[in-house]
Amino acid sequence: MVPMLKLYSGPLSLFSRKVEIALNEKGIPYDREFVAFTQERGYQPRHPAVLAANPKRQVPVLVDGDLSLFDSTIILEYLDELYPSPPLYPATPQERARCRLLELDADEILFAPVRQLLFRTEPPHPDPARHEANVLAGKEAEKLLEARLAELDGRLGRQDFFCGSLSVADIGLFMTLLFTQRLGGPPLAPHLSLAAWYRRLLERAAFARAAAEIAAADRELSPALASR
Ligand SMILES: N[C@@H](CCC(=O)N[C@@H](CS)C(=O)NCC(=O)O)C(=O)O
Repeated sequence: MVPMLKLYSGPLSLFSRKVEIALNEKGIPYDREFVAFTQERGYQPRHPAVLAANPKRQVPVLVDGDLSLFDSTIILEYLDELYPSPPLYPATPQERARCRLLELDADEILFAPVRQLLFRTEPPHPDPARHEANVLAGKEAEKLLEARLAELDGRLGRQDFFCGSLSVADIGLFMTLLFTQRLGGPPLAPHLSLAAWYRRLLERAAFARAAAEIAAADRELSPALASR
């Protein structure tokens, strides 16, 4: 019997949810285990399986028999090679390269200002000066995000997806924009193409499940968000 894929995920882990969306879009069976997470202590204590598999000590980690993988981008590439249908990368090298750049944008460039909003999920910093600095950094991040939303809206234009058909670029951008929304960043609604794309993705079971589970996890784990 082929052993089932095992995914170490986190209830509020953006990057783990990317992997879950890809697995669910492809209909790949997997066994999911959530590592411990609280707003107060983050991922401490680290899960032993994550420590063993990932020198960066982060989720997601995917275990396939004797192969352990970390980093959502590497995992998505592996899953697409293992289960090529439906493909999550375009057909030509040039299109694939553009698509990978958009995924990198979502994970690293667009995510950088989103990271500045993450303090909003945590208990306020006990040092009022540090709290105020976080608030100011959050406001600056929102300005940057507003400009990025306009840019992405223009880039998407009349296309249904960022790279022709559903791809890792849509998955990465969806997750980063979902975080923008849950953290009180600028709304998508004024950006008509982007907002319609986001709504279309939410109609897909894999995306809707990730969004619903994150909302449920926030209700349990992030009371600071509810009181904003
Ligand atoms: N580039 C990595 C980022 C992974 C990452 O940042 N994981 C977060 C959860 S979403 C984590 O485990 N953070 C704990 C830490 O960095 O100590 C990926 O794409 O998987």
